[in-house]
Amino acid sequence: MVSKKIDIIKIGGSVITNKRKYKTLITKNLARIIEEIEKSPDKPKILIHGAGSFGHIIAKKYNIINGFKKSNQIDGILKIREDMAELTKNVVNFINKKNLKALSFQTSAITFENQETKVVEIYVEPIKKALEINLIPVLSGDIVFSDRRGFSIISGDQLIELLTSFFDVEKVVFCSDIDGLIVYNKKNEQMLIEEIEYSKLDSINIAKIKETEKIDVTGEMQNKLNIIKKLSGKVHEVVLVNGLVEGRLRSVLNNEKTICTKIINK
Ligand code: IP8
Repeated sequence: MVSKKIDIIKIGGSVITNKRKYKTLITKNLARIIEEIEKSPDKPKILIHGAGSFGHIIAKKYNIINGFKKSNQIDGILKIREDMAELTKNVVNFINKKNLKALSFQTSAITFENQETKVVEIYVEPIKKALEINLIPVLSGDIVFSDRRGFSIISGDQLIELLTSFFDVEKVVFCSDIDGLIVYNKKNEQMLIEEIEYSKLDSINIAKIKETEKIDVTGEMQNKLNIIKKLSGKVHEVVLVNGLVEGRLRSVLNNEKTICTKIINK
């Protein structure tokens, strides 16, 4: 049994890929992010990466998120799986070049959407065992097979919500291309929230998202927040941090002050 507290880190597709160009890895960002993780405390962690241009472009083209409609979508499924495997392999390879050991788990092989009960099921035992032997499990947003609609897409964020039911998670870090939670204040100016309680999340007015995020089939900041609200009571602290700015992720993982948003339970 993994009794220790763990952290879950999500590396957004916008940090490690160019979302506008099909299958474009930003190697220098990936290398730096892994270096920042290496410089963090030696604590069990699960790493989740987003799909970026290795997933969203084809998922949109074949309308995978809405389930099985046409036989040509199968080509989309195969392509996404192949491309996501390539992206995950890159992430794992970069980690394993460091003084760390990572092992990938294919999300679509351990999850299943049960539309009757409206839950996505996940089989976590292999991940628990991997953590016990000090491996860093690496998972990603992916295709998810479904009892009624054939298939859909599961985002890395949804996956995090699932995992938090099975692990004692201290901190979830969402590392994306924005500084944190940006809202409109009373004067209608944009401002970054540094710290907020889960219970206050319903009362904020989120600022208009960046255009690049509209490429995602799995949604925008509002969707992320809807997921974060469900972590209340399960996860002590959620942090939103900009992974494009060197050092911020490392600071968050080392509990040092930096530009980010912390969502906490009081
Ligand atoms: O980038 C989406 O995962 P996300 C997964 O975490 C696919 O939203 C395959 C589009």
